[in-house]
This record gives sequence, structure tokens and C-alpha cells, in this order.
Amino acid sequence: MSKKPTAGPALHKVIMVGSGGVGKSALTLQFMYDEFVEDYEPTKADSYRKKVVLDGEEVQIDILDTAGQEDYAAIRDNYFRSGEGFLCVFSITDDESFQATQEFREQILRVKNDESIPFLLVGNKCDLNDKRKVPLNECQVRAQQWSVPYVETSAKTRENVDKVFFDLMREIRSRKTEDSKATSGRAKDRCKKRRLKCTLL
Ligand SMILES: Nc1nc2c(ncn2[C@@H]2O[C@H](COP(=O)(O)OP(=O)(O)O)[C@@H](O)[C@H]2O)c(=O)[nH]1
Ligand SMILES: [Mg+2]
Repeated sequence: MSKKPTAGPALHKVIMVGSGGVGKSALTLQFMYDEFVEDYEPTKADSYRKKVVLDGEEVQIDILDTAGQEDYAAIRDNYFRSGEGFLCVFSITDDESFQATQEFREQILRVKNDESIPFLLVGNKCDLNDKRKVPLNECQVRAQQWSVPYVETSAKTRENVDKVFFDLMREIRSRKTEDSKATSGRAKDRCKKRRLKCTLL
């Protein structure tokens, strides 16, 4: 049973990051509306909200699909700060977009100050395997270095689209459970200390 009966379903906040043209919007729209949008406005950032069932529990996902504005550090940092989990997307057909993930990862870690922030490295456009420029092995090595999962997706065929959003929500959920345990642990410690002081007085 929920401790707060008035609260709605849990809300998990996901941020899409990655270079322009890698398919952040296409992945978001495929997840949201089950369709492949080929010509989404490249400079448009937007947020989306949807109720989904995560392992039998109704939750809400909030997706912020970022665009060019991230070039302004202050706006970007605000976006990142609001996120509970990140899909860091590149295109397997574009090596530059893969190299750029390093910078996104660093920016996120700097803002969130948390090495184990829920995060997936996503190699999109896996339907274009014949045009692959980033070897699978390199992607796996990078993910291993960061201790994050690596998943290849296609916003066109829908391959692994649900998987990346649901896997990330599971990471966010378990992170929140850990945090609340840690908080109640600390609260208990504080009570113990207070009680100790009381007995001393
Ligand atoms: N073949 C293929 N094309 C894709 C895929 N995802 C996105 N695209 C195309 O790549 C272009 C850029 O996608 P978009 O979602 O706007 O990228 P964003 O700038 O990261 O939001 C568009 O023309 C999409 O149709 C994919 O998985 N496979
Ligand atoms: Mg976009």
C-alpha cells in the first residue's frame, strides 16, 4: 500500500540525449505513438508523458526529447538536472555521434554528480547494419567502461524500442527504492543519535 494515498502513479523522468540526427525524436515518437516519424523538426525539444504498466504496476513515464538547445550550457544543465535516467543515443552509422556520447556522459555526471545514475548507451538505426560505421565491439567496450548496458535499437522497425525505455524505468525504480531505504536508514540513525543525547541529558 502507498504511504501517500493522494499521490498518483510513480513518475519516472527520462531524458533523451545525443547528437542531432541520431533518432532521439524517432525513438520517442515510436515509443509514444507506435509510428516511425521520418521528418520530425530537428530543433524542437518536447516532453511527453504516458501511463505504462511496469512489471504489473501502473507508472507514468515523462520523456524529455532534447534538441539543439543543449548548446546553451545553462539550459542543458537544467534539463539534465531534472532527469532521473538517461538514454544516451548515437547512430551506428555515424562515428562522430558515437564519439559525442563521451561528452554527453561527462556533462551528465558533472550535473548529477552520481556515477551510478540510471543510464543506457543506445546504438540506434540498427536496421542500417550494412552502413555500420561503429563496430559492435567498440560500443560494448565503452558501455563496460561506464558500467552501463548497451542496447541497439531501430526506431524504424521498433526493435528494442520498448526494451530501452522499460529497462531504464526499472533502473530508475530500483534507484528510488535504494534511495528511500538509505534515507530512512539515515533518519533512523539520526533518531538513535537524538535518543542517545536524550539519555545523556
Ligand atoms: N533507418 C533509420 N532511420 C532512422 C532511425 N531513427 C531515426 N531515423 C532517421 O534519422 C533522421 C533523424 O531522426 P530524428 O529522430 O529527427 O533525430 P534526432 O535529431 O536525434 O531527434 C530522420 O530522418 C529519421 O527518419 C532508425 O532507427 N532507422
Ligand atoms: Mg529530435
